Amino acid sequence: KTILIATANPGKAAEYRNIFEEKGLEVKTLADLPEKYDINENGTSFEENALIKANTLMNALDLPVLADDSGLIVDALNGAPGIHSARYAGDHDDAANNQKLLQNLAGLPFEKRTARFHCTIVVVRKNHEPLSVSSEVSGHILTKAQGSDGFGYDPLFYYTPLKKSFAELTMAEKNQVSHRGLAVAKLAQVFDDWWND
Ligand code: ITT
Repeated sequence: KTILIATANPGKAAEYRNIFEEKGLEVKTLADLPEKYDINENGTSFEENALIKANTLMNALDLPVLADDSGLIVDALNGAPGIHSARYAGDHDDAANNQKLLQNLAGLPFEKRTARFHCTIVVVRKNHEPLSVSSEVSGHILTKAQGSDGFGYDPLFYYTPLKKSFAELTMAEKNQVSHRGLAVAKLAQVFDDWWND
């Protein structure tokens, strides 16, 4: 069985592959499709943007589709970058995004650098209500990058219980505790009922 994920982000794709292949499912993403799809992610919430991605692909291919909209919510920045996390510094450039985040938090002490990652997953199929789950994980924003695994803001996201940044965890370790890993665990609890409905 193959699951189609409406993502062009290789970091996300790798994490979903890690999670779903363990369950015996093969993951395909936008990178595996012969055509390019123009997805206009202009929603005002994680859920809206996830639905736009999933529906665009479902309508084009006539298949059930999963989409993930996620981001980093920083308390001292009134929730920024939030739904704009991928393009915080303009283009989708992880290094520039991280640099901008560090600049905007310059001088702020550790205890005021609280943040959380958010992940909303939606699954759609024709003539059914979409299924939607969300999860978050709390942490602190470091003052300089730590670790080289993961993607996006992982080198700046300090996960206090493990005393490591997300970029210092293996993918399996990150999936145990991350916003995405927790959202997939929630999805697993409700998916079968929805699918068989
Ligand atoms: P797709 O829309 O193609 O899935 P995207 O990267 O544009 O890819 P989003 O719009 O959901 O996806 O933006 C998510 C951004 O939030 C992502 O680019 C990272 O900057 C950040 N992000 C989300 N999850 C993350 C994680 O686990 N680790 C680090 N950064 C993460």
